Amino acid sequence: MERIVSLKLTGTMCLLIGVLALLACTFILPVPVSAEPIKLSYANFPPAATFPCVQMERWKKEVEKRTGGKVKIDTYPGGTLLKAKAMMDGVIAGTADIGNLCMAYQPGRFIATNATALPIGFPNATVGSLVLWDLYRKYDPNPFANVKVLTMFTTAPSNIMSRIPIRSLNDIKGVPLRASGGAGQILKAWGANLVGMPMPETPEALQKGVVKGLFSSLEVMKDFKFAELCKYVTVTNTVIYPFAVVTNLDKWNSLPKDVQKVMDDLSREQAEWTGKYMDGHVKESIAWSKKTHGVEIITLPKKEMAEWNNLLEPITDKWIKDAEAKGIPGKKIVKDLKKWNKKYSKKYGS
Ligand code: DTR
Repeated sequence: MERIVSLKLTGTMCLLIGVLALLACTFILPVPVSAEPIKLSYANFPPAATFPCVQMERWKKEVEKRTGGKVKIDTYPGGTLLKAKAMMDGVIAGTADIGNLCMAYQPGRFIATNATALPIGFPNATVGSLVLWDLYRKYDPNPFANVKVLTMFTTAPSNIMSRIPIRSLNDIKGVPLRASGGAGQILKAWGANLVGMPMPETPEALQKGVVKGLFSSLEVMKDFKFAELCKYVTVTNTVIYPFAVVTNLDKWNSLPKDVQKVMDDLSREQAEWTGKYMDGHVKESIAWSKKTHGVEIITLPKKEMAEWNNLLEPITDKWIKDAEAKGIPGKKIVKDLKKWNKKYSKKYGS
């Protein structure tokens, strides 16, 4: 009998201690709350299906995984947070923490890195992206002093997509074609009527007949469905467009060191990943355009192509002169670009 009473007592005491401990935990002791993830916003200007956004989603996934969920990235494709030309200043102002910009849309602002948009003969986006990354790392250009650069990459070489067949310099003369930055200079040299605008405005301009075609890497034939209107591609394989992904400097400085390391370790890898994705996607897009929309791929005869290329020769010399006048080592940059092009083409060219 005595044993039963003492057992009951011990049971009641245990319950009491338990309740008290719970109360203490809830109201008195600081409860270790599982830390909230660091949230970062990432703005992008073109629609979600296009390559700049595909690379953005890949980067987000990798960062979230490699930081073990410590960081959460909210992505904003389609210019919903910042539009193409507002990207750099928007990130500096903190409208978005991270932004992806096409440097070719502001040729006067990003002079050194836009040298990759000279007609140097980069064979594909993989080589272009690795060369651009080396260029950025070596010259650390001034326009990026107010941001932290997370990665850079380029498109594949540009070709003419048009509603009318362009088979000669005669055919291109006076034709309103859309491009931007360095690529615009090239169209002008060939005698086209250059209409400059960022990519997201191009579908409407094509639809309305403001332009008869555009000059860009060919993955857009599929991603923007340009193949529905542009039944002709003239192969020129010229200029590549450079891109940068930047983050607000204060935001960057506020990140824990291990998170910064994850992002730093990813920068060159992301450049190469994007280049490879772009090169593969261009091939898919060409096959799709031919099969689904009967697009004709026009290859210029050798002699004709040589004439087109001759017209581009003064462009690089003029760029060097203008850059040097602004205190940018244009000659050295072009020499490096050619050297790195050779180096990476050995491994990734074709
Ligand atoms: N060629 C450049 C950049 C570019 C190429 N593909 C896309 C897709 C979405 C946005 C920009 C780009 C251009 O023509 O603007």
